[in-house]
Amino acid sequence: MRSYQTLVGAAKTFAIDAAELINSSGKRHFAISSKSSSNDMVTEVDQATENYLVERISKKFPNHSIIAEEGANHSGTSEISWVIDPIDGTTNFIYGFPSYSVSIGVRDKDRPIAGAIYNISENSLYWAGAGMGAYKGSSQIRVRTQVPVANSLIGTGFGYTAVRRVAQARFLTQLIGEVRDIRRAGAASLDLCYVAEGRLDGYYESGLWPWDYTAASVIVKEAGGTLLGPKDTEPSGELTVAASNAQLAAFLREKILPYLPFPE
Ligand code: LIP
Repeated sequence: MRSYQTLVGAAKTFAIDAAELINSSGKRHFAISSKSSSNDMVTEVDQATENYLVERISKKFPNHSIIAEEGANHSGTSEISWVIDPIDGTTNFIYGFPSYSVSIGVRDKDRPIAGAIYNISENSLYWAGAGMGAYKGSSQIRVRTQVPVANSLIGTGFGYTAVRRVAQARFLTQLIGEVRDIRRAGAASLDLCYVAEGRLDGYYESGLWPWDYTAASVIVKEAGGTLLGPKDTEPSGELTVAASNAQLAAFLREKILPYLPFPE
């Protein structure tokens, strides 16, 4: 197994430093604009944080590729790529709702091999490297022990257009009676970390981007969790499922597949 210690260490440092930048920016007025719809917002802090991270990564790893939510797309000569969400949970950041993160993932070819996610509201760092285990700060984390579907606490999220949200809510009415309860915290990277540390039993969402799930996919796997996509074990924009165990993950995927793709 190739050692990814250097990449994990760098991702952790970048996440901690980016969180400090966001915290210092969050106490002043900042410009807000919208992207795919009026509900899909982005702030100048998102952009400034992304620019900061691109500069740091490019300086330390000039041959690596970088893709990020707010548009950065650098092609390198190395097989290593960085996948960044400068603020995951931007709406929560704008409202001051305590669930937003900076998410930094690293892939070797197309395989996620390192992740660092700073939970800014809780001032805590989730991190993992392939074969290294998953941690919150210095404490190792593991998924919750298996519970029956009817006793499972499930996280999810919704898209940005009304037609999509109504369709997703319609599916939710078919699920909510079969599980303990639902949580919608507003940042996929943190929802996935919550599965890894046992705050949730499972999570599903359709409509994510690689920067939402790449870092967290390493953390979930290294914490002993199960990850699924629409056809295999690879999360995708169509469907990302994570759970403490394979049975719950399979239940969530089989339940939602007939409803996909949700309308845009
Ligand atoms: C968010 C995701 C969340 C989803 C939100 C939003 P963003 O990412 O992390 O799971 O439900 O609609 O897409 O846009 O805040 O980086």
